Amino acid sequence: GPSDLPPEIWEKVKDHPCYSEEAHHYFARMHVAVAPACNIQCNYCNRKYDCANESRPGVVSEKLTPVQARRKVITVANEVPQLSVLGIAGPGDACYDWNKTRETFAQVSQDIPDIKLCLSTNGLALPDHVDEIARMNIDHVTITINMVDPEIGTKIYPWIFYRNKRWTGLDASRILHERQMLGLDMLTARGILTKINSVMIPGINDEHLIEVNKVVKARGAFLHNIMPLISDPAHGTHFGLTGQRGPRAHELKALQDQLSDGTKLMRHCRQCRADAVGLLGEDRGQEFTMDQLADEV
Ligand code: CLF
Ligand code: SF4
Repeated sequence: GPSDLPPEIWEKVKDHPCYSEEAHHYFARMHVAVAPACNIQCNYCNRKYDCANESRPGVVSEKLTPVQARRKVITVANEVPQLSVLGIAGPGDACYDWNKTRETFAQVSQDIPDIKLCLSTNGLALPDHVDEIARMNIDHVTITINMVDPEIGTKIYPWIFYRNKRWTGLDASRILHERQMLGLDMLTARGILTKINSVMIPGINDEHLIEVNKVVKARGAFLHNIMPLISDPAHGTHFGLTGQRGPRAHELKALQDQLSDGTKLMRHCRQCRADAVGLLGEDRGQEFTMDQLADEV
């Protein structure tokens, strides 16, 4: 509640459904899928879900141009009174596809100046855009950080694309790690609230997430969200094909309990789709596809 947070922080979290457990009963978020391209490869990716970065069966998100996204947000804002946050969370990376992310936020802010802007990224391109993120009043940034040890990273990331070059192996994970840490530090220095999402992958980074938690807290992360790997062979992710399993519910809970001491943990994440609309756990995205939107908006 407000009592244990400084007023300027409370102002930012009180109506954000992901950053405040209480707010998620009353406030809704929507995602617009304007950022299809990505600059890294995660072994669990199938480009349907974000900012959970995981994979479950489902229909492909409808990709929108910034102009279409603006129309959609205006329609949803008129029909979903609880809407407080617009997030860009894929289906690729919101910072790699920066021109589309920036254009979308700029368009929407003109019409709905008080909507909160939120984005989710793997962090690789993040440092290049932090100044603009601050200037545009994007107050909430999620970085998916699955390791702080590049050796472990090699089991999660087969490659990254950085500075016009493809990197693999330890080099790839080392660069990704350094960029994630730099981006987090830069956001912290500017007072932008950060949430770290970590995908729990049994046998690969499950025990290591205790170390990840320590490191991101020390660097000023506001929230840490541990999410279970959902690995489904039907969707052709690398982990799905190799039979990598996700954590059991009790394993996830045990890790969360271990981390909850002195740490703000998010426990109400619903692993949203990249085009989710509504309260968390509710997905009204199918009510607001482009062909259903009024032409005059
Ligand atoms: Fe979207 Fe993510 Fe912003 Fe929320 S979702 S970009 S912080 S507005 Fe929320 Fe959904 Fe979990 Fe993400 S419940 S997957 S944490
Ligand atoms: Fe997929 Fe996201 Fe990983 Fe890119 S960062 S490969 S979109 S899960």
